[in-house]
Amino acid sequence: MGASDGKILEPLIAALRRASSVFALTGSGISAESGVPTFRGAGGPWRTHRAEQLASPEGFTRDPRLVWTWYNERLAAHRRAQPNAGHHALARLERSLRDFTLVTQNVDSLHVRAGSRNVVELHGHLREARCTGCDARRGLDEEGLPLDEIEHACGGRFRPNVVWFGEALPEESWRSAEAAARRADVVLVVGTSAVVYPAASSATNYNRRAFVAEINPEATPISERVSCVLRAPAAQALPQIVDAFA
Ligand code: BV8
Repeated sequence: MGASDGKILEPLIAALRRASSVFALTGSGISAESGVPTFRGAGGPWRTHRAEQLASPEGFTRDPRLVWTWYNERLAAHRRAQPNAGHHALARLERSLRDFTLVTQNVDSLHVRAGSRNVVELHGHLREARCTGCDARRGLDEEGLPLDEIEHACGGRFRPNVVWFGEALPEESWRSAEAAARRADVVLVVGTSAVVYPAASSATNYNRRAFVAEINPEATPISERVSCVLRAPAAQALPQIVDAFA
């Protein structure tokens, strides 16, 4: 989608101009242009069976040091990365709208670092670790958690403050995301393969009247159900959308 394809944007820009409430759902694709590999793309962590084993309560119980080695590597990559034009465009969009909710599946904190304020981190984040025994928290810097500090004095273990498969999403986060999805006049679905639930359901399952735009270079299982598809990278499409809307 090049700048000359302004015509493709017209229905979305018109919908944004009429909207009183906008909802955005992002996945790891929005961070691809910051150099953070997506989960299922080439080089992504989900491509190896390791990832499925590691990002689970069972994997953590089996080998907490291996799980922290993996998360410490990802955390260091997140800290080296910078928010890209796609993250900044959504932060700009939030400032120009009265009611905008950004729901992300990402744990890389790049939306927060780009200045987005109303961010629902559905799958948690890596800014802190929490104890499985007493829920104590400890901040994580780019070094991550030292492998000899996993055990906590209470007898529990520090774990990454993310949501693993088979774990419930934080209730407050899911409630906010669902409410925002229900009241949205426009939904932007950016950089997600839309295969992880319940996050993916927020894009199309809670609102039949919203104008839904998918921004993704590839098709996904929801592509047939959205109002418009922008087959472009987020860092190119989102600034064009926000510039045309502003
Ligand atoms: C729960 C945190 C219940 C950890 C993650 C069968 C059917 C339906 C559901 C299920 C099922 N079996 C099991 C389930 C439930 C399961 C699930 O959905 N499984 C799927 C895989 C089938 N879900 C759960 O377990 C959830 N919990 O259901 O709990 C419950 C209730 C009560 C009590 C107890 C339990 C919890 C899910 C959370 C898992 N945690 N991450 C970590 O990060 O390590 S999920 C992980 O996948 C990430 O969060 C990631 O964000 C998410 C989704 O992936 P994407 O972000 O979409 O990334 P992906 O690589 O897949 O796609 C990238 C996309 O970007 C692509 O489309 C690509 O084309 C595009 N792209 C690439 N470049 C760009 C781009 N787009 C734009 N611009 C670019 N430049």
